Amino acid sequence: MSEHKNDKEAYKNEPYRNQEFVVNFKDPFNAEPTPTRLIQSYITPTEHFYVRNHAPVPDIKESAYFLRIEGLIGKPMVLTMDDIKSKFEKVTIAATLQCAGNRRTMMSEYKKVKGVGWGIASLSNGTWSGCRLRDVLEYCKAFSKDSGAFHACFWGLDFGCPEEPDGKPYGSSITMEKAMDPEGDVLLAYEMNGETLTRDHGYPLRVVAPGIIGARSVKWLGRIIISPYESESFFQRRDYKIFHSGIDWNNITDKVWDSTPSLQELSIQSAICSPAPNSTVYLPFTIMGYATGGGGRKIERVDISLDGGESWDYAEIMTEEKGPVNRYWSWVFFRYTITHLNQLDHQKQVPLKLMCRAWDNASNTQPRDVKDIWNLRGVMNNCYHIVDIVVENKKSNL
Ligand SMILES: Nc1nc2c(c(=O)[nH]1)N[C@H]1C(S)=C(S)[C@@H](COP(=O)(O)O)O[C@H]1N2
Ligand SMILES: [Mo]
Repeated sequence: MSEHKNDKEAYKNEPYRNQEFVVNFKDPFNAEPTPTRLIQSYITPTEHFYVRNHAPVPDIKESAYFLRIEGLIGKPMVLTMDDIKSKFEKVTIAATLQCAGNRRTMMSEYKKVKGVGWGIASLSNGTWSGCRLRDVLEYCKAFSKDSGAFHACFWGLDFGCPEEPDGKPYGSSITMEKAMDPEGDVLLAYEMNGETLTRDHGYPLRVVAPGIIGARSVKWLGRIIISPYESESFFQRRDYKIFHSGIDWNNITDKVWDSTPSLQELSIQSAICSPAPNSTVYLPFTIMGYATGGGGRKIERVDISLDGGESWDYAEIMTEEKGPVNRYWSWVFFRYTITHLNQLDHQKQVPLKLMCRAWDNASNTQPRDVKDIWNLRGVMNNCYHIVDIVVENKKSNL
């Protein structure tokens, strides 16, 4: 278990994947759908749902599977899948998962960052069925915060992450506040989009922690430890943190790493999925994309600019998620149609700099420039999304 499994041999039992994926890294598998595919369906079909793995996909038999629950709890337990399905109420939620590395490639274009490159589609929206983490923790008599139970730490069953050389599997943690919040909707999910979880998405059981970065939704869940401390995993302590733009690999210290909080709630995000960058389009055409509020916050508004942010107009939000306040776990899609451009009365072609920015119910919006939020891990890039296009006059003899 302690050797690196990042050789070919370790990846010979990977599941089949659809050929349409944009593959950002092959082994471990990291892939996102094309932007046009992404906005074809409000609920992303499982075969197009982005995949972010850090190690070979484990091959788990449900009959041989069990989940250990230990740490600051009254009744340490080992649960089978049968226990999980029969002892706890089955609930279904819709939730978008987004990797904190979404839009990292663009951040890297400004100034190089380490990490797998991602376009604008390392997020997807799914329905998730399973039991509430909260119900399981209550059943195990998890201690309260007064007794020092501050974090729910999760360990996967995927060994061989190159980042964990001493053979630990992938791991991560969330706060007990989120874990136990009756409105936090953290699930131990065994179904995705109405079917048994697929291997790539964590079969047979995964955490789904909506509103927070995808990294905390641990797949192939093997162990839950209730602890006074955050997960000791590399992915909690030495990744998924955001520093100011002056911190780089030459000046970062252990003190900076240790004193910087690990990312939990997502920030507000939006991107234009169509038209494609550098494409030529004809009138009329429609700008389409997605927006998502972090932490369950509602998207109230999406603004569109055609002139690089000089002037703005309202986009139409097409999908109205009706959640109770601050349980808006799913993205929204937006659109904006352009039927006429004055400049095209006199010119054959007009270049446009399309931009979008979203606003949530706390009036948070996105930062304008990537340079203001650049950080060495390349996480949480949510600056205005820019798409340069050319609009051409079809009928023109100008
Ligand atoms: N066990 C395990 N869980 C994991 C990961 C992993 O590599 N191993 N990747 C995490 C990251 S960084 C993200 S963004 C999400 C991606 O979930 P998905 O592949 O189902 O889209 O899973 C998270 N859970
Ligand atoms: Mo991620």
